[in-house]
Amino acid sequence: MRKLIAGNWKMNGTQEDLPDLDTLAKAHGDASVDVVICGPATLLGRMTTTGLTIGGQDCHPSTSGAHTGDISAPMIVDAGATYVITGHSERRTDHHEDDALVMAKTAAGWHAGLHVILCIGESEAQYRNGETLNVLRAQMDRSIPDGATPETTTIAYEPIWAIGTGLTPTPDEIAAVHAALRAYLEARFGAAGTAMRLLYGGSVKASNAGGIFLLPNVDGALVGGASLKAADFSPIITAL
Ligand code: G2H
Repeated sequence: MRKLIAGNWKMNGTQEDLPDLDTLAKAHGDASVDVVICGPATLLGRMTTTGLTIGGQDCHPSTSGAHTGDISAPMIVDAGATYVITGHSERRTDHHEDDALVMAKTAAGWHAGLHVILCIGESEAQYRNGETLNVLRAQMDRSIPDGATPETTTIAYEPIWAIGTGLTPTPDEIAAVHAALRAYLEARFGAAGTAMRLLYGGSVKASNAGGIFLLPNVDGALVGGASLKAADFSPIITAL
């Protein structure tokens, strides 16, 4: 699998931002890595006109029905997107999503033909108590459906305490966690686990991306704040 840089715009972005996205597309249309922008639902269709690969940020486990305000995986496909994020810690916190729901959403994404970026991560208290690896293994047990492959699934490790805070784990900490995640994926999925992409996410920016991308078992990044402007995101793509 090619390495992957995914931008997560979160609840940001209006039509005014599309020219800047065009600039990004022109600069990286021939990138040797996969570049994906996960935008707000309101912009997905327009974003696909840039030629970039586009993703949603969440999907409902059902295909349609009486779920006011929700977006289904087939609707994301209908908008022209090919990726979706599931299990982001902001969804888990803001919308009380648990691992079982994340698993159902991931399966729904697969069923619709979307590539799923499934997020896991520990809280600051869990990190300080030395519970990181146990928390992450439990999240993967309960949220990654059986049958995950590199073609359908990317795992993003995002320590919650590093999201939007400017804090990042040390390179040694990231490398140790990613090694443990790889061991888990290989034990559970065999060769598919070896090839499945593992992203790091949490305050990735141009100044720290190069160092993070040198680490073993880091196959790219999920980038929030620094993905909103082409001038900030471009150097991160180039660093991979
Ligand atoms: C983590 C990340 C993107 P940021 O949520 O998913 O956001 O880069 O702003 O920490």
